[in-house]
Amino acid sequence: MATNRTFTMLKPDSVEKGYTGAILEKINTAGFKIVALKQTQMTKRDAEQFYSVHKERPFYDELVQYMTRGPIIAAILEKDNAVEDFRTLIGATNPDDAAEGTIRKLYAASIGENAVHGSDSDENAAIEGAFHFSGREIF
Ligand code: FUP
Repeated sequence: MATNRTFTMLKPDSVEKGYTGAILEKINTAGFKIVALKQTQMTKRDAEQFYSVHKERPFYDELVQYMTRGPIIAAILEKDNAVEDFRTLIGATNPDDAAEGTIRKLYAASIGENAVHGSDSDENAAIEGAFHFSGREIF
C-alpha cells in the first residue's frame, strides 16, 4: 500500500560544504512537510546495517567510511506520492546523469558522494525512518 512518507539523509558532504540550508529549502519549496528532523552521526555499525543491501558491492567499504565521517541530517518527509516525488527531486544516483535543477545536480560531487539519500520504496521508507527516529520524534 502506498504511503505518503519518505526518509532522507543529507549526507556528510552536504553538511561539510554548508549546503544543508539550501537543500532543506528546496525540500520545503517542493511541498514536502518535515515531520522528523535531526543532526546525527552514523556509527560504522549503523552504516553497515543501513547499507547492508550493498554488502557485496565493490563500493561498500568506501560508502560506509563516507557515511560515517561526519554528521548527517536525517529527516522524515510527508507529501502525496512522497517516495517517487522525492526521488524525482533529488535526481539520479550519479550527478552526471541527474536532471537540471535536481538536488544531486546542484549539490553532489560524484556518484560516491552524492549529497542526499532518498528511500526507494514505501517499505524501505518505513524501515529507514524507524532506524533513525523513535515514535516520539515524529510529528
Ligand atoms: P540511490 O537509491 O540513488 O541512493 O542509490 P543506491 O541505493 O543504488 O546507492 C546507495 C549509495 O551507494 C549511493 F548513494 C552512493 C553509493 N554508490 C556508489 O558509491 N557507487 C555506485 O556505483 C552506486 C552507489
